[in-house]
Amino acid sequence: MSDKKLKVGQVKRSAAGLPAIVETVKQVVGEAGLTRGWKALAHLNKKDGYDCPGCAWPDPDDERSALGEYCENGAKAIAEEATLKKLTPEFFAQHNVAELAALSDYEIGRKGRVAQPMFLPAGAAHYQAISWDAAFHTIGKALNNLGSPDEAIFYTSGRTSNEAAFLYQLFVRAYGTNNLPDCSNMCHESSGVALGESLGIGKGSVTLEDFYKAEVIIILGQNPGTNHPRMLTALQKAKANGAYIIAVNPLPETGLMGFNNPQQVKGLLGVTTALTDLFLPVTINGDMALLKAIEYLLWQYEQQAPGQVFDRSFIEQHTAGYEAFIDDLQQQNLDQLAEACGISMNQLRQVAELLKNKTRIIACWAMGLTQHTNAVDTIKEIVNLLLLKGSIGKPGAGTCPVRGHSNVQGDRTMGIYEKPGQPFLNSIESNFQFKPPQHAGYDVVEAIKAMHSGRASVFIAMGGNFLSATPDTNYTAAALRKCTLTVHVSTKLNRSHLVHGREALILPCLGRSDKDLLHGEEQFVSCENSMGVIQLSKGVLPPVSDQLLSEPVIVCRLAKATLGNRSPVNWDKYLQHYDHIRDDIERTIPGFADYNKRVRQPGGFYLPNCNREGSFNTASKKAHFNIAPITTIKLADHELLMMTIRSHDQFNTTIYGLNDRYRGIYNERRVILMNQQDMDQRNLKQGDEVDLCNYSGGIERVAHKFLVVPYPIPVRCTATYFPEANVLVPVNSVAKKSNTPVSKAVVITVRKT
Ligand SMILES: Nc1nc2c(c(=O)[nH]1)N[C@H]1C(S)=C(S)[C@@H](COP(=O)(O)OP(=O)(O)OC[C@H]3O[C@@H](n4cnc5c(=O)[nH]c(N)nc54)[C@H](O)[C@@H]3O)O[C@H]1N2
Ligand SMILES: Nc1nc2c(c(=O)[nH]1)N[C@H]1C(S)=C(S)[C@@H](COP(=O)(O)OP(=O)(O)OC[C@H]3O[C@@H](n4cnc5c(=O)[nH]c(N)nc54)[C@H](O)[C@@H]3O)O[C@H]1N2
Ligand SMILES: [Mo]
Repeated sequence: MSDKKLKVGQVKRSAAGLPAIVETVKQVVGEAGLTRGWKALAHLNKKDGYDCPGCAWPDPDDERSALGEYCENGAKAIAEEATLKKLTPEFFAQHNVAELAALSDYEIGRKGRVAQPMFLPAGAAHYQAISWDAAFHTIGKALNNLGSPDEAIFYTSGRTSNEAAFLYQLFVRAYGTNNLPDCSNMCHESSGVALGESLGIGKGSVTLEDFYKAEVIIILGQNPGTNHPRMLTALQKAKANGAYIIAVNPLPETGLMGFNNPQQVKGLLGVTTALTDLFLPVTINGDMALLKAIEYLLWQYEQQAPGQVFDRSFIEQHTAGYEAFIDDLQQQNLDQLAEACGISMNQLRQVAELLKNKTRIIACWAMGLTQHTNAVDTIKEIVNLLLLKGSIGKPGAGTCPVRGHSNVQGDRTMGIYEKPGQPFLNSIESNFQFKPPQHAGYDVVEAIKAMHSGRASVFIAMGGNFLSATPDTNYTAAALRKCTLTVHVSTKLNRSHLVHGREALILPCLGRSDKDLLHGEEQFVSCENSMGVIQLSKGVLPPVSDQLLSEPVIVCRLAKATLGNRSPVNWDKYLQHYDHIRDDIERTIPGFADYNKRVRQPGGFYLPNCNREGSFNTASKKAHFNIAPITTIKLADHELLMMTIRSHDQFNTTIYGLNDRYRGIYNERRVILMNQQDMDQRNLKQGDEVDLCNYSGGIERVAHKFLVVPYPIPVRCTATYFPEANVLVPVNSVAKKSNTPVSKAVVITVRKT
């Protein structure tokens, strides 16, 4: 807990504005100094600059704001990376691992950039400096000593560039495994599965332009004011063009309610655009029932005016399963649906009334939908609604799963996937003359279990913070500790370096904002944003240490050290210039024709997207209606449902500060947001200290010392912050089909201490 006392204020009514600018300047200049900080900000998200290492929201195709094409939280991400503080061997000599592990995530992050490769020998208390050659030799030896390549795990976090990701999967497959779990397994995997099965492509269909043409935008389970702040600018523009915005969320999130655009003078002066027209305070996991209720009401209207409400010709031409879907829908009970989602009949009717005559509808969603047991079915229910309205594959309409990490979508396109498709594997085989392993590898949850049971013993991570990001922290910690070697390619120190295998390595790499020189020539990499645009990203800042290597170079040298003469791939070629990597991506992956040329065009290029072009790449070439029951989570009287969410002062496990400004919570992250009624029942008042417990599978999991905060959240629903509450998320609680940990519906009891 922090030294300062928890302070609880008002929930803010509008996001951004002047406080956001003040915060931006404070963070960047504080960490990087004035000149370096200014340079970093000036090139952020510019067409010739570098891609923000924050979220994956797209940049405008046309003009970019002269005031800066970034947000407060992008600036915080830059401050974090551009910091001049660095961790030298002296630092590690002064602080042993146990001492560092006792710090909070916030304190660990403040320490600075890792400045040279560090090695923790078996049994040692301190990390010590190691040369790059010796580090690669150590890993190569460990990998080559395994009984089977499937005993090694290669994790990826979503910041890794296309170039690094392509080489990484190529190396891992040449080594002999598909064990390529990634952060996507915990993030939008459910979206990928649902969209792939229903629509034939696991990505969203809309572009920014579609936002400006939409009649209705529905935002479910997403907090854009904090996690995708530049989306507010798009919503503001959509609204000016007449769009109606519906927000579906247990919390009245500030950014959804109002927005003072800091890039417009009016916004700076505090003139607020009210964004949401209709706020639906759904109960946790009530979305499926809500969507079905809306569909039911629309179907009633459709019966009164056949062909006026549903897009019959679209349905006939492009979809399969409509009759069966309607049969099932007819059998629903509207009152039960309303009760299951916690939304009044009045509001449900308002939504149906509004949607009835609209045809250009966009649905956006994020973690509030994907991290549930029935996530795949809920997302397919969104698709059902859009299909009824013919709202896919036309301007101003479509699917918009809003991605998290800046290149998480690109990493998947590059083949970071534990279940690669046959066409991809065949393409690797024909382009690189080796047969990649054909059987599926481990995803995140399977990887944790494999390490826990001893089926895997070497863990390598390209970025990320596996320990803190994954569920069931104590179980995962035990899994990592059983490894013979854990390796992290990282920019900053994090908890995964401190909960380690018998031996451990930290390999320090360049970040997005760092200048990347190869043989004296500046290199750039590329990323794919949430809407399938490939853009170049070129760092501008002098690296804090001359010991840092880029991720592509690290992969090449690791591959050489591991595969030696048996390598089917010429890694030295890639070490000459990254253009060679892009040439091989172009040969291997569809959609990248003229990659080197088109990526150099200002603004980059769009990848093909069958839905956007009006077709569906399923086996039947049709879009599929899906039938699934609503499932209600049964709670015993004393139990509550908990969602784990992000504060305004963090990027995933990187904690920028201890405040959650928009929600009015200050100086403390170990808090539980509760409805006043649930507090009264338990005789709790604001600031009381409680332990949170989960007993799934007969195991007691406890998150100690959380402070109670009364909050406008539906009864029986609670919220805590990720990653502090991950200790409560059972490793066996996963979404059907996508195997994503259920981080938004954890059954808990609250115990007063
Ligand atoms: N500044 C900043 N930006 C980020 C990140 C960050 O940590 N900080 N993380 C990045 C990453 S990797 C990702 S994936 C995205 C995450 O972006 P979000 O998905 O917006 O992140 P969460 O905080 O997990 O928010 C989930 C939202 O869903 C709501 N919710 C929870 N359960 C339910 C439910 O059952 N139904 C409905 N309808 N709503 C629900 C919560 O109240 C919350 O508003 O952001 C990315 N951008
Ligand atoms: N309970 C709960 N758990 C969750 C979630 C939740 O909502 N609730 N959300 C899930 C989601 S959506 C996600 S995406 C995952 C996130 O899981 P991860 O992606 O594994 O976690 P991050 O916190 O984003 O990783 C931060 C670390 O990445 C390293 N890093 C930063 N920049 C770079 C770089 O350029 N290169 C390299 N090599 N390393 C870099 C730094 O060392 C930093 O400490 O967490 C998941 N876990
Ligand atoms: Mo994510």
